[in-house]
Amino acid sequence: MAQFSRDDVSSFEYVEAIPRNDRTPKQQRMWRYIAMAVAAVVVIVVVVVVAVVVTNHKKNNQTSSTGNNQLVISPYSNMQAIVTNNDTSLQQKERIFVIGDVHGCVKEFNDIVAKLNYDPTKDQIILAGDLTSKGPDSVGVVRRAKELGVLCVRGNHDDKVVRLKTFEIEKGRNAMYPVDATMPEGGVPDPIKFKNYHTGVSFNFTQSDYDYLASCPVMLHMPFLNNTIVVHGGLDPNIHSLENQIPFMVMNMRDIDKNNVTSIDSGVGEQWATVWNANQKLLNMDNTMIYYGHDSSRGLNIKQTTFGLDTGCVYGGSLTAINVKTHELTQVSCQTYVKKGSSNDD
Ligand SMILES: *[C@@H]1O[C@H](CO)[C@@H](O)[C@H](O)[C@H]1NC(C)=O
Ligand SMILES: *[C@@H]1O[C@H](CO)[C@@H](O)[C@H](O)[C@H]1NC(C)=O
Ligand SMILES: *[C@@H]1O[C@H](CO)[C@@H](O)[C@H](O)[C@H]1NC(C)=O
Ligand SMILES: *[C@@H]1O[C@H](CO)[C@@H](O)[C@H](O)[C@H]1NC(C)=O
Ligand SMILES: [Mn+2]
Repeated sequence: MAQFSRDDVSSFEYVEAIPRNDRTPKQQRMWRYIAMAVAAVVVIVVVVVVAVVVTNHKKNNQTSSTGNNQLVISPYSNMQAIVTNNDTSLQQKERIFVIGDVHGCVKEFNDIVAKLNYDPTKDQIILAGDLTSKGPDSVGVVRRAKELGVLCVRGNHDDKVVRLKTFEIEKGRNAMYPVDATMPEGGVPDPIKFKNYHTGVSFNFTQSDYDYLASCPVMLHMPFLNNTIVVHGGLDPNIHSLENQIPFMVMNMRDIDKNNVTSIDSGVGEQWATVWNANQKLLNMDNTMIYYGHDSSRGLNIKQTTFGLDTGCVYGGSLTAINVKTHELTQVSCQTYVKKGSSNDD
């Protein structure tokens, strides 16, 4: 038997014989403090590492030019990201107009239709998003647009109306409780509560109103017009194809921040359109013209290849139409329906 095996009773006794408390109380306290300090440092390091990873992850989600880390799209969005319209019937239209944010101002929409002498058999209107919300008659604008065969893109407010209506159609109004709960959409960048201004708008929609609004794509691309593109917010100049653009950002962006990240805010860097015009070739489409709305603070904003058309009708500004072949502008003035809040509220 080995001398120091576990069965060696003498060594067992020897171990038992070592006094347990061979440190003074002072030393014990010191060791306890050291242990606590080490634990605290470990916790701080872990928290910092997690925070950095989460921040980077969020940043990557917003800047990804690979399309792999897109922001979450609501399961209720019923969204078409891109529609390419090269239809012969559209190509044959004499005049094609893009109009900025109407926001429920049906009277002014009718005024501009009249001022343009708009003839749906010869002309085409395209609405640059945010047909709905804020103004007096969102449903009225949607019905009139449909009646006139108007094409459209989806604005950030339209998107919320569509998501709420999809939820209502799928689950019923009784499922939209408790009213202060957030609609379960799986971590979208702009969560909405059931009790929300847009819910009132969506409750007024019939199925056919909804079908029309939901059919407005995030990006409308017209190859026959030098690849003209209509969007509500803008396009990320650092993403070199339409397919990889991030729908939430296309509906919401205003600036490119100092880290080259698209932002929904204004005044955190350069306007996306400024960067876009300096980097036109990035999309690899010569002569591309981009028409958009969403930025009433900047107002009418015409640059070499980008046309900002939100002239704040609902805030008592004007409604603007541009003829995409001649770039001729037509405007009507608007009543003041709501006061403008922050510059991020369009
Ligand atoms: C819904 O429709 C009613 C009746 O036309 C109207 O009074 C109300 O303002 C509408 N609600 C919204 C939020 O548009
Ligand atoms: C669009 O139509 C034009 C003229 O009809 C044609 O030359 C062009 O190839 C079409 N482009 C696409 C992408 O279909
Ligand atoms: C930001 O993007 C532009 C192109 O849009 C590029 O020229 C520039 O080098 C980028 N800057 C940084 C800091 O990545
Ligand atoms: C398309 O590009 C050509 C060549 O630059 C230009 O002459 C024409 O006006 C453009 N058309 C539109 C609708 O932008
Ligand atoms: Mn908007």
